[in-house]
Amino acid sequence: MANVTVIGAQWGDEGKGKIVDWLASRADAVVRFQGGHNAGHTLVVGDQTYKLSLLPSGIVTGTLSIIGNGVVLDPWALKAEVEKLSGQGVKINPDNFALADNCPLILPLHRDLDGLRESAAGAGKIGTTGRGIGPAYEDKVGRRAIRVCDLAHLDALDAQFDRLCAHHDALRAGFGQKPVDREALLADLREIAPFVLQFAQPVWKRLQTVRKAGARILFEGAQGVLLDVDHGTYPFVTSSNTVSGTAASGSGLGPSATGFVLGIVKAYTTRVGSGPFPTELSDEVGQRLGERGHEFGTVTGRKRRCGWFDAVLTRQSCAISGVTGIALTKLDVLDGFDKVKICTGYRLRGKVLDYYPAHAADQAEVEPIYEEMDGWHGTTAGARSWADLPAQAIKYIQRVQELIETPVALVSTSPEREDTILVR
Ligand code: 2SA
Ligand code: MG
Repeated sequence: MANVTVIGAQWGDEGKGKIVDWLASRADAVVRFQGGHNAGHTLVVGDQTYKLSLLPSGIVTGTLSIIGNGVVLDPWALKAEVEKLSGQGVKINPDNFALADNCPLILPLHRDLDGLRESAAGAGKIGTTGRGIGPAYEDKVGRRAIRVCDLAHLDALDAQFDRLCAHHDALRAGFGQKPVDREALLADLREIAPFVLQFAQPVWKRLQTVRKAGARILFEGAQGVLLDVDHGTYPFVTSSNTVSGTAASGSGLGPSATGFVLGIVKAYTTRVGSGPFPTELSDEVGQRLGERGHEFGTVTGRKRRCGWFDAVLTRQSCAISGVTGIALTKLDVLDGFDKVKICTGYRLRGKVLDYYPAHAADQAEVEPIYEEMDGWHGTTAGARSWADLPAQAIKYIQRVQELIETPVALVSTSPEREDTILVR
């Protein structure tokens, strides 16, 4: 196996966790390169279920797991997740887990601001996970962030800390909130510092070393391309770049290291949070997809919106992210439907479009053009070879592949690691 970069090709929750876990058992290092503890990756191994928000999925298999500089790190969330997994018997130590020393921190003031803004926005809210992700990335780009390496130098942090707090005091005042309690924040940072620092290092260097030694590196994306801050359904996006290219900048390895780009694609579409969703179904079909697919947010427990497969959006995501091949997931959720539909184009004010336009109003207004196919009555759940699939399910996979102009490399037929079909 060469290096692989795994990204979500829709709005997240495509089932990346399982695929990454499956690939992690064949990799020497797993790297997260963007997002934070807003991700929700569910891994089912035997009778154990692991829910990860921040740690790379490789941690469960004991594979070297790395959080790159492109991630925003909540130190308390890290500690809580390490403790939770340790309680499930997962071993986490500086040998198998490394954290980029230049990773910006998510602080309680970021979570406060995320919440204050969302509450004030009413119906116009983004529907964030409330984890402070957006505000933390703002401070990184605004050159005010406190980073992991700063935890070793808290006594010399004055100017940067002042700049950060002054910025937040002004924003908080706008919401009628008290200024940041600087003493309390510094005390909390001092307390958490040793825990975080035991894992901190220049991970670009560690990655360089493992790469030179011939290690196979797996880059684990979070969320999905349609939530990318540049290419997604702006402003209803997350605050990081979720495309495959971020694997390079968010880890400190060059673009040549990203290898095979595996786009994870769910056989239908879901979205959690606000924003446009052309194929959304608010009828009993949408209801059925949600129930059969257990479509609830891993982090927040929010109900996900559901709809038919959108080949236009997925083709666009695969192109933008340079996807080499896809892993098609949750096909079994479509088992038993008499008819299934695929969106193959949009109608916008009398015009037919073969792409998703950038403007928010256009995105909200497009109407999907559907192609209808016969469904299948056998079950695809648990299939481990092509021969186990009903003929009509194979036709569906082939049609998806054709429409998104990207080959299917894997089909995942249940949350279980081994229920995976490798396509040649
Ligand atoms: P944020 O918190 O600033 O990143 O939210 C901005 C938008 O990004 C969406 N977002 C997600 N969408 C799907 N899955 C995500 N992870 C969790 C999961 C989400 C959960 O796997 O289920 O548990 O609710 C994720 N993270 C961010 C978010 O809904 C906003 O639309
Ligand atoms: Mg998820």
